[in-house]
Amino acid sequence: MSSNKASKSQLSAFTSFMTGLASSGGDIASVTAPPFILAPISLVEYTQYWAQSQQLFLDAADDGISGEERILRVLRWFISTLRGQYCSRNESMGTEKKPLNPFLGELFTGKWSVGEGEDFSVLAAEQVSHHPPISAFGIFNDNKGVTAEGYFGFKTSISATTIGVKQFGHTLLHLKNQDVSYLVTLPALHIEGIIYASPYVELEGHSFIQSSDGYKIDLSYSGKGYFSGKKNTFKAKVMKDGAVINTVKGQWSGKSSLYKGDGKEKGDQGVPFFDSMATDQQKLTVKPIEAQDPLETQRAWAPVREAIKEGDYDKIHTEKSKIEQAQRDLRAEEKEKGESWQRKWFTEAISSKEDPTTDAVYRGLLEQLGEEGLFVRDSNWRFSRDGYNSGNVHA
Ligand code: CLR
Repeated sequence: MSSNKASKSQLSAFTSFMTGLASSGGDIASVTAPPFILAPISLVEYTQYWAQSQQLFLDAADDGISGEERILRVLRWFISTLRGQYCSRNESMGTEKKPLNPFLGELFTGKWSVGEGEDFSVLAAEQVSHHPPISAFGIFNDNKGVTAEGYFGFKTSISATTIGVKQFGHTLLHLKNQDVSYLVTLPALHIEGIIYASPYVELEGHSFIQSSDGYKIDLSYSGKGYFSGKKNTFKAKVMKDGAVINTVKGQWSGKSSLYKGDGKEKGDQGVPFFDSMATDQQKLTVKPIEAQDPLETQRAWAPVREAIKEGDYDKIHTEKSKIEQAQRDLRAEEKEKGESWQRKWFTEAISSKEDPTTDAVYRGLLEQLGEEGLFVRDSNWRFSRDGYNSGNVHA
């Protein structure tokens, strides 16, 4: 099947999947899905979408630019990540699909070459929780002094015509040479196209970016049939000291423009801000599967991924069961020994004010963000550079 039009049998298989989902109370991992809605990609791999445009990821770290210019560059980078995050399965496979549910300790690592030789960025991602699924990641470029670290998890709610998804977690961008940080929160979304069995993601509600040098961005999202009538619409209000200094409007998967102030000034036509289709995306380089660690996602799931590509339902089931059984055995073994699984590249910091392990930067930004940021969970998965260097599977 190459188009995104579903056949009759797919429609009915999809409908019964949705019915199963509804009666499970939205526990997506527990419902068996027909092969054609399975993606041969694990959720831990979705972390790479944060830096597919290396140029925009590193752009805010230039010297000699104002705080105002910098926050706009951070915004451009953030907008540039959305098409990968939310449209790439549709673009490569025709529809949104159900990703592989990563096992605890599943790893994903690789690098992007930026310039010659030592000029590259590294991604280290790990599944830090299985139930609920939480993936954490660190992306760093030592040459430019840029680090992004974060984690994500989600909660779903099901109705007959849509799946609602609320994300928890955040991304923290740190620019070492400028000594500024940006806390980025994650938008809510829902799945459209369910009744045609051709699901796709639409973003909704608000997300925020709070900088340590006093800027704040309030992003709002809407889709087809709302005020603009276009899919993937967003509006970003860039604020300083409570005043809106710039507004960016457009489609995050397409074009957007920058306006002065609140964007309502008469005659302000805006200037082009970002064009997703005209932006280069660099592919992350990962080791060939044979050279990967057994915990690395592409190696661990290789037989399942193959079975999904072949559409072989029995093989998918057999191979998946092997992984699940091995995980159950591991947990049983740990329980017997009174041990618990050691995360390789991340540590959990509980962000209560009394806790000395609290990350001050994260906590400070969260406080500036105020009430709106509170859905960002209390615990915080922090990337441990030392852990990565010593246990580096990406030589
Ligand atoms: C994961 C974190 C990424 C952004 C993102 C994009 C799409 C989301 C995904 C997250 C979580 C899993 C998700 C997916 C869309 C569909 C899929 C909610 C939040 C569910 C599990 C599958 C539903 C099955 C239908 C497609 C039939 O940064």
